[in-house]
Amino acid sequence: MAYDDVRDWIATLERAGELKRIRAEVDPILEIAEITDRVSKGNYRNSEGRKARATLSGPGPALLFQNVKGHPGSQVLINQFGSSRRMNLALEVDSLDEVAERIRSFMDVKSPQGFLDKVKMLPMLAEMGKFFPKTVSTGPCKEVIKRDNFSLLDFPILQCWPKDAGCFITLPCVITRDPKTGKRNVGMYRMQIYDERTTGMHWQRQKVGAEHYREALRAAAAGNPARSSTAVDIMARTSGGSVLADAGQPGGKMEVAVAIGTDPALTFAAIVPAPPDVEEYLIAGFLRQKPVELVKCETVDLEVPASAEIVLEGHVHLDELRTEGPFGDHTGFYSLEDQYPVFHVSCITHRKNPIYATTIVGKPPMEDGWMGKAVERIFLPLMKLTIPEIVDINLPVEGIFHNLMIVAMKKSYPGQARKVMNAIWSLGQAMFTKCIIVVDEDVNVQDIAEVTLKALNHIDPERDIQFTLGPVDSLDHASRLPNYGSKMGIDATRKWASEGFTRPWPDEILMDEKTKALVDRKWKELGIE
Ligand SMILES: Cc1cc2nc3c(=O)[nH]c(=O)nc-3n(C[C@H](O)[C@H](O)[C@H](O)COP(=O)(O)O)c2cc1C
Ligand SMILES: [Mn+2]
Repeated sequence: MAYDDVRDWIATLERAGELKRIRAEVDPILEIAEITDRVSKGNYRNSEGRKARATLSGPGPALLFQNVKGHPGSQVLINQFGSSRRMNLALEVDSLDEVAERIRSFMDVKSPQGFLDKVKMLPMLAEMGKFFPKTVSTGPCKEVIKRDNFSLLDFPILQCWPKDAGCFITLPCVITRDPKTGKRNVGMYRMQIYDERTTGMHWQRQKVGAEHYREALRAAAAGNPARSSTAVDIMARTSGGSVLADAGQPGGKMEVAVAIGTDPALTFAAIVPAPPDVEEYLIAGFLRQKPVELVKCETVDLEVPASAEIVLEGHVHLDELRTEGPFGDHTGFYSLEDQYPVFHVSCITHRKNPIYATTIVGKPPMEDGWMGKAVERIFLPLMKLTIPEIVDINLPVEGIFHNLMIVAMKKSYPGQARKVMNAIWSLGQAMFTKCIIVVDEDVNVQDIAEVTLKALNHIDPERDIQFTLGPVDSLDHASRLPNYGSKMGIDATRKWASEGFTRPWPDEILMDEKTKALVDRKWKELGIE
């Protein structure tokens, strides 16, 4: 029935036995992260480092810290999405396949033939009407409005890992507007706290927030040749280089709003790799089957979720970049420092006694791994729309989303596995996939043991590995250049004569049904168990 806000969601988690309130005093500097890391891995007494995954007891509950050192009265919510059950609860389904099925049912719509067909479509159209966001006059996020006399340091923002450059807001919904189309985007981009009113804005260059920033740069440069060349340069270098500033050009500003502590459907929508022109507010509406209610910001021309716990309003200057990072990232390594835009906060609005929602990333499995798995399940039908031969995919959590995708496909013509790889590399954020393993449809990609056995048996590496060059994830620390490097696809499908393979192909060893039934019947008598 759609969660109204994060408080409604917390109440549900608590009723489901999925939330622990922590009343002991804890430090937002490192201590909350260490507690959360153990809980997310089910590794409660981890004093001597990392244990084999098999020995872990599985993910623990969401945590609500109610006594945060230096922040009396504050509460910190963390690990809200950190298990498959909580991910299902967040999207109000028993299985993520239900969401995939709803997407499929909308994509199946054929153009109506006659009157009856049109009538049959009405419920679906009515349903779609529920997805669009609704602007309301005010909401709980306006309970406290601070245009001056505010400080980001008042919030219990975590330092997650020892070598982090400082404290980071890790679960923000960053809202920007495309200067050309007016469409809004909500993306989750971490924000390093520089001081009371300034943060980093870590939108990686291929993300939609970064594109809005470049559009603003293009607009600022339009008609001004001096600016135009510097804008192109800054685009080529962003997130690097303060070229407009170097050239002595007073830059413009871009409006940004940030919502922290939103209902779970919206928080999740902010990480979903949606097509750039699809507003995440609409996606959240689809997921919760109820419109997201929005209110206008006080100082910028943007709308934010009315029930958000905390809203930051402000600007990113077009001529300013600053060192961001290092930050202990979801790769299991620190992402190194780099140049990113700077967010200047001009107004904060929040609920009374706001709940600060956050997460930590680090070595998997962690909370974001469960969010990634949900993306994998929900996006499969959309992938199949453009790559219909795909049967199933698996992004193992240790592959941290972008390093490894295992794909099962139905092969119908020679070379098709390579076509699938190229299609994946051209599909939105799947472009970052460093290694794609393509197997035949009879391989269960969710079973890594089966994939290892079959994929490695079936390849002649020199023949079956396809290298390509292109954009890579900003977090890749091994690529030859930041953001640019190579990717690899392994065609582990059975090779055909039409692909130049003329040797006989052996059968897989499988016992016949008759013998299996015989042993089933005799099993007890054998006395082995
Ligand atoms: C916890 C968490 C933190 C993230 N931090 C960042 C980040 O700092 N920068 C970034 O570009 N993407 C980050 N992402 C991934 C983006 O949110 C994701 O790519 C999203 O699809 C971007 O939205 P967009 O397509 O509207 O740009 C993060 C994801 C999660 C789950
Ligand atoms: Mn987006």
